[in-house]
Amino acid sequence: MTHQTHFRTCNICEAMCGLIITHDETQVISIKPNPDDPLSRGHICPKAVALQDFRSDPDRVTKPLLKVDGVFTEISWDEAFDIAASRLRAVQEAHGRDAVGVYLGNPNAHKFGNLLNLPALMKALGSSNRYSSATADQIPHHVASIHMLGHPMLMPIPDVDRTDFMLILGGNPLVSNGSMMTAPGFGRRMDEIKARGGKVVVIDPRRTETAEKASAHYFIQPEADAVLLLAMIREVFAAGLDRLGPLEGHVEGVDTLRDAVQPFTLDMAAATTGIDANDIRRLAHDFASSPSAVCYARMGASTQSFGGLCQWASYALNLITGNFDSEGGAMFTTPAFDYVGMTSRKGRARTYPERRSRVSGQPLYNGEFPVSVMAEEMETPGDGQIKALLTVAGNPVLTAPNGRRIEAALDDLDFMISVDIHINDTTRHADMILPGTVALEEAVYDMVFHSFAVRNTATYARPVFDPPEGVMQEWELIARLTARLTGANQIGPSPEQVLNAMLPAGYHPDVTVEAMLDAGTAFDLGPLVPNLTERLETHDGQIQLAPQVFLDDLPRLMTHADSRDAQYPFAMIGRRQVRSHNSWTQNSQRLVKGRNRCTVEINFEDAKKLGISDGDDVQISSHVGVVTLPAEITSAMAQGVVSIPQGWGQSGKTMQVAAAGRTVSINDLTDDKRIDPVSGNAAFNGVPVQIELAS
Ligand SMILES: Nc1nc2c(c(=O)[nH]1)N[C@H]1C(S)=C(S)[C@@H](COP(=O)(O)OP(=O)(O)OC[C@H]3O[C@@H](n4cnc5c(=O)[nH]c(N)nc54)[C@H](O)[C@@H]3O)O[C@H]1N2
Ligand SMILES: Nc1nc2c(c(=O)[nH]1)N[C@H]1C(S)=C(S)[C@@H](COP(=O)(O)OP(=O)(O)OC[C@H]3O[C@@H](n4cnc5c(=O)[nH]c(N)nc54)[C@H](O)[C@@H]3O)O[C@H]1N2
Ligand code: SF4
Ligand SMILES: [Mo]
Repeated sequence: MTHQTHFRTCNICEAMCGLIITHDETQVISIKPNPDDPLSRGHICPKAVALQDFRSDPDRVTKPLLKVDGVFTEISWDEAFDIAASRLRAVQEAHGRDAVGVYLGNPNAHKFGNLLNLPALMKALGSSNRYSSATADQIPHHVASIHMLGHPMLMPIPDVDRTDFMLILGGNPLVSNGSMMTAPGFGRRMDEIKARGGKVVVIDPRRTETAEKASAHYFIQPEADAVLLLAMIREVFAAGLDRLGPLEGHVEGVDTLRDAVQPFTLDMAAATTGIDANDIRRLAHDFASSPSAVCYARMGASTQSFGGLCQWASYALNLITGNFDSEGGAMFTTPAFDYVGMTSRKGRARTYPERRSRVSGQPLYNGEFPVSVMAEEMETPGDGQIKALLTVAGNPVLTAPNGRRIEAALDDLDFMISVDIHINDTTRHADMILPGTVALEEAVYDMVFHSFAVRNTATYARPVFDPPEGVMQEWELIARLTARLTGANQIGPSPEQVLNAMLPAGYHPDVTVEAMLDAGTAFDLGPLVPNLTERLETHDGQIQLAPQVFLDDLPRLMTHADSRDAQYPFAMIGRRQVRSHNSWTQNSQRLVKGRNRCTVEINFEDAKKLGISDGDDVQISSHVGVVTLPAEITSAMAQGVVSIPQGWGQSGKTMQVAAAGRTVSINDLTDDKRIDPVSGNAAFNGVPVQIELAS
């Protein structure tokens, strides 16, 4: 058999690592890093090698399945589409359009065929009950961009490759390879910052892998980041170190911001964060006087009770130190596929939040309600109650706060349909599962993450292998379901054709599908360039430094009582691990082998007080649930804080490999009532818990 070489980017996480895959007609021979990829420069992680496992996973769903008398039974595609369309329409006829809820999971963001075809499906359903993993993740970033810059996807990206000072709050890019910051091989990029005389400072309740390698790390108490950042801004103003640099004349609200931060004194911030006042002062001065600097606040700072304020304060710190839209600061990408330009609403007023949720009045942004309210919207009778659910590549039972409340509600639905590759904690409640295609069976172009990358590149690849017999391309599945709902007798052009038609409107009209295929490895479209002032979409064309929505939330921050109390005296946070991705890669033997990594990390002083030793079974309880996990005693956790990894807890009846280790879902403990009211994002971090030796 002949061996062939295939170039593509890995699309598991946001890092877009360049791969060289050697294969024959049916099998992968090897998956290696591509040293010539201009973005990833030879970086990959163990998950890339596992791409081959997802294809041949013995537990993979490869036929349309219908539950008959409680048992999943194979049916034909024709039957599947007929039943799906008629059941969904029947629910809508009985209860209105909004009675069909939709949940779109994280893998959709990495599949351009899905991204291009899902809008038509959403339109055909016409329901406003839409949810996604975005409000379990990054909605505060979009909310800051909307209110400050006028477009939800105009996203400031740290210019990591040129900065002299990087301040990281609540991100662990050495493990995650960056988020809202595509930065593969972050460790090498950090080394390069230090080698050119720069600094990386990490603020995190855990001394993370990134913190270990950083120039400095400060432990912070969970959810105190906004206070820290506002105190730093106050100090920058007080020391006269503020400057708008190239954005002078384009910024509204400097005086309002200066006034608003006055209550956030160094002493107040020290008491709230646990970081010494002198350290905070020095941090502010070092940041503001560095030739260039960038503050990057991610998961830990977004998925918390003050996520909106954190992102606002992070943008504001960059802005008032002249580090916005300038080299080495926070910059804006100019990708080949220009989503921001294509969805421009310049000159047309928008109001935000667009709506509020029916039951508890939480904000809707980007056309989606917070996933935190999905359970109550299924449980609460009345107009607009969710009676049927469609999930596409999503596993909210394991990934949404208080996931088991969602799980309980699923069984009361009139109909549930999931497009997925596994029967798992979520999809086992479906009446129908439609099988999806996995990475190596699909074409790949990153429509989202090129927009978030620290360097502009572009790369396209066709599928390496055909899907298993009887499995259709996932985009086609979505298009066919849409056609069945609308009564159309054919589907539209392929994603490749659509992409090719859209590329000329982007920043690099020379980039076509054909040119990318010819190039093999990614096109290097150069470092980030200043461009913000032409792209602002605010009502007056100015950057809004002090939007009212954030000012209105400051009293809540000021009176921020710690969530912990006598009953639940610890704060729980999550963590990510190199060899797992969210909730779905755990069925790869090569990734889960070795010791069980689902442990609770506890500070050694706390453990001593509680008589807990390394490896002991510990019971962790919250307002919402109770789990038991082995303890990992460490000096890497701040006192009073414990950490549990996300993505575990597969029930295992169907995912055999994942079931081999005893693991639990962190979201059996997280509380759907803990929410950032400004953005609607779930507050996964800082959950009050009690820990004790399991009996
Ligand atoms: N406590 C806590 N909770 C968290 C987080 C945290 O840090 N802490 N992180 C949050 C974040 S950032 C995110 S993005 C969300 C993710 O939340 P989700 O998107 O709900 O979860 P995933 O684990 O990505 O689940 C993906 C689902 O898609 C299926 N799947 C995988 N590949 C494919 C495919 O190619 N095609 C199809 N059709 N299906 C596929 C999997 O079987 C699985 O059911 O979780 C959030 N939840
Ligand atoms: N290996 C791997 N890579 C991934 C993923 C994965 O599951 N595995 N998931 C991908 C996805 S969907 C996403 S969204 C990204 C996320 O990428 P990151 O944003 O880097 O997310 P985490 O690695 O969860 O890091 C969050 C950090 O916040 C800290 N933290 C928790 N609470 C607080 C707090 O209140 N304040 C501060 N300052 N810190 C806090 C935690 O200790 C942790 O170190 O990763 C992506 N990459
Ligand atoms: S870091 Fe992300 S993109 Fe890179 S190889 Fe690993 S999973 Fe794939
Ligand atoms: Mo995410």
